[in-house]
Amino acid sequence: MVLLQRCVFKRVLQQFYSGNQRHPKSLLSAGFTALPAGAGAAGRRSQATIPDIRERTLIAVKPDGVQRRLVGQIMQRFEQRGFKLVGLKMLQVSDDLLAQHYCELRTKPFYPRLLHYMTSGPVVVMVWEGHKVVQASRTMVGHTNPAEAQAGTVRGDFSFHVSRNVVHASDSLEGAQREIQLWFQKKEILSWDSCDQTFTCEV
Ligand code: IDP
Ligand code: MG
Repeated sequence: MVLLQRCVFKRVLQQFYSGNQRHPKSLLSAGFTALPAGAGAAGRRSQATIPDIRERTLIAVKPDGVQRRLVGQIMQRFEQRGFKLVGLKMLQVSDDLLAQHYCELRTKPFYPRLLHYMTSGPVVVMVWEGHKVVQASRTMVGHTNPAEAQAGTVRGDFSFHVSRNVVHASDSLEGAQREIQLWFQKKEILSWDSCDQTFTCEV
């Protein structure tokens, strides 16, 4: 009897893992923001060839960026790089959402001005997906203070003062996960197959 139970359990596990290999999207719809390194037996193929192309990050064009009609140019940079847009919306942010988003900055002297700035008009918020997208987008966005940001970065090209730095990018995997959950409902994020995937990364 015990032997029979073991066989059935083994069979179920085999089917589960082979199913996930054929349909990696099922992991995404389960709400994963990144495939952890060494993700169990199912990761045989994933570990070897698609380590973390499903990493996700939150990017927001702040009110000054929207007012200055920079949304298209900023999005274009992420598209050009090969990242995949999986979430997008425009909204007038509430004080409550911002307080949660910037909870670590609550005690900073500039916090009230930051809230005022961020609620001064609509923002465009996005979720981008791809290999090492969190780190790559921080590099693409540039230094917090645009005066120190390199040319070629979003902040380095479109702004010069820290209080009007045009764009937000999550600063870590954990931060990205937290921010995506804060700004987006699960159903607002789409997992879709991009036909250029074999050209932008190894799959
Ligand atoms: P980050 O946006 O590069 O991650 P954070 O330190 O997380 O930088 O700060 C969040 C935001 O707060 C900045 O993007 C900027 O809008 C604002 N901020 C940070 N430091 C200052 C400051 O010294 N004066 C005014 N605003 C600031
Ligand atoms: Mg930050």
